[in-house]
Amino acid sequence: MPKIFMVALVMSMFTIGSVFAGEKSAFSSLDTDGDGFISKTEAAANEGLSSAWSQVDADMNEKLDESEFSAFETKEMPATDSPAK
Ligand SMILES: [Ca+2]
Repeated sequence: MPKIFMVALVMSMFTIGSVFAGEKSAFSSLDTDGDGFISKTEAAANEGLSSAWSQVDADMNEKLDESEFSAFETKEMPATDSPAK
């Protein structure tokens, strides 16, 4: 296999990896102690998340896992077809 092809393949994999890392950054930037959960204290850094806390913390264990946080993100950042004008 030509070496240049391998280089291109590795570089494209790296780019895809970066895209996924970018999608996770909102969660990991709020998870300041890196324990894999966003605590209420950590959520205080984000006004929208903090004010929606009681809805976002679905199981009311005082911390958010990634699935709870991504549900919040989906709700707070809906698709472009907004009915409001
Ligand atoms: Ca945390």
